Amino acid sequence: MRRNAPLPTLDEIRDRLREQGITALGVAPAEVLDRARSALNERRADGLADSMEFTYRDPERSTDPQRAVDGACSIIVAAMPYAAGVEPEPVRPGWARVARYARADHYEDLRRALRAEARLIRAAGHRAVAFADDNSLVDREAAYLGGLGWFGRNANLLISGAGSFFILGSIITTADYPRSEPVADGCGTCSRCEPACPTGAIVAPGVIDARRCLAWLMQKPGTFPVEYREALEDRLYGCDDCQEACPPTVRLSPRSAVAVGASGPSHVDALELLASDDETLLDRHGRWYLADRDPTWLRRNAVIVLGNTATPGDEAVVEVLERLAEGDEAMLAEHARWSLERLTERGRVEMLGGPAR
Ligand code: B12
Ligand code: SF4
Ligand code: SF4
Repeated sequence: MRRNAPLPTLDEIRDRLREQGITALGVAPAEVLDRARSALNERRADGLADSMEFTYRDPERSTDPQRAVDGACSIIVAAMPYAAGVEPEPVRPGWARVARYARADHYEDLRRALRAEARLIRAAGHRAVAFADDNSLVDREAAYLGGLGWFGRNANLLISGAGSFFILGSIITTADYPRSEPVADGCGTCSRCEPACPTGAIVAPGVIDARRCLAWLMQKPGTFPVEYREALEDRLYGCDDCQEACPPTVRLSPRSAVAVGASGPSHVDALELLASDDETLLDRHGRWYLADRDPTWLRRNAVIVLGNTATPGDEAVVEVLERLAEGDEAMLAEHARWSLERLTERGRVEMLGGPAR
C-alpha cells in the first residue's frame, strides 16, 4: 500500500512561498462568501458591474469554495507584491502607460508557487487546487476572511503593514489548517482615493462603478465612452490612480520591494503598437485580459492616448491617425477622428499660451 507524504504545515508552506516572493499568508474557512455573493448580485442588478463577466458570470459558483474543491475545509490565501516603489514616472508624448500589476506576468509567478504547494498537499492525500485571478473565487473576500488585510475605500485589499500593490491567490483544500482572524479597518478618517479617481468611479466606500472605472473601460470591447476619453490620458492598460493616492500604499510599498521580481516596461510606444500586427501584439501582451483575444482594443486605447498626449502637429502621428480615420475598421476610424480633433484643439490651446493638455 502506498503511504501518503506528511501534510506540510502552514509554517513550512509560508517559508517556501516567501522564497517565491509571496510575503503574506493566512487561512480562511472554506465557507460560502456571503458578503461577496450579495455584493455581486446587487451590483449586477444595479448596473454597477456593466457587462463584466469574470466572477459576476456565476456568483453562486465564484463564492462557493465547495464548487471549486469538493469537501473543501480551508482556503490558504496568499499575497505577492508587484510594485518596486512609487517613483514618479517619465511621461513621453505618445507613449502609453501600463499599470504596475501588468508590467510582468506576476500572476503566473504566483500561480506557479501556489500550484507547487497544492501538489505537496495532494501528496499528503488531500484535495487541493490553486487559484489566482480565476472566475472560480472572489479573491479579495477570501483574502480578507483569511486575515491578509482590510478593504480600502478604493475597494482594494490593503495588506497590513504593506499597502495594496499586491496580487492575491489561494489554495482551496480539504486539509484543515488553523484559521486567521480578519484584520480591522485601517483607512480610519482617510478618504484620499475617492477624489483621486479621474472619473469618480468610487461611488461609495469600497464600491466601484465599472461603467466609469478606466481599468474596466480599457478592457471592455466596443466603443470607448467619449465622456471618459480625456480622462484616459496616457493609459493603455490598467489604472493605478486610486492606489497611488493612498498614503499607506505609497509609504509602505518600498518595504515590499525586496520581494519583487523583475518588472517590465512602464510605457509602450503607441505608434509602434499601431504599426504591429495581431501576432506581435498577442505575443507581447497576450497575458493581459483582451476580450476574445483581440488586440483591437489595445489599438483603440493607443489611438486615444495619441490624441491625449502626442505633440500637436507631430507629422508621423497625424499620418497614422488619418490613415486609420479613413480605414475599413469603423470603430478605430471613429476613435482616430476623435484623436485628430483632440490634437487640433490641444494645438490651438498651446498657440494661445495655455497648457497642451
Ligand atoms: C472584476 C475585477 C475587476 C474589475 C472590477 C473591480 C471590482 N472592484 O470589482 C475591474 C476591471 C474594474 C478591476 C480593476 C482592478 N483590479 Co481587478 N479583479 C476583478 C476580479 C476578476 C473579480 C473582482 C470581484 O469579484 N469583484 C466583486 C465585487 C463585489 O467585489 P469588491 O468590489 O471587491 O467588493 C467588496 C467590497 O465592496 C467589500 N465591502 C462590502 N462592504 C464594504 C464597506 C466598506 C466601507 C468597504 C471599504 C468595503 C466593503 O465587500 C465586497 C465583496 O467582497 C478579481 C479577481 C478575482 N477572481 O477575484 C480582480 C482583482 C480584484 N483585481 C485586482 C487588481 C490588482 C485590480 C486593479 C488594481 C488593476 C489595475 N491597476 O488596473 C484595478 C483596481 C480597481 C479597483 N479600485 O477596484 C486584484 C486586487 C488585489 C488587491 N490588493 O486588492 C484582484 C484580486 C486580482 C488578483 N487575484 O490579484 N478588477
Ligand atoms: S482604477 Fe482608476 S478609474 Fe478605477 S476606481 Fe481606481 S482610480 Fe478610478
Ligand atoms: S487612500 Fe485612504 S481611504 Fe483610500 S484606501 Fe488608502 S487609506 Fe483607505
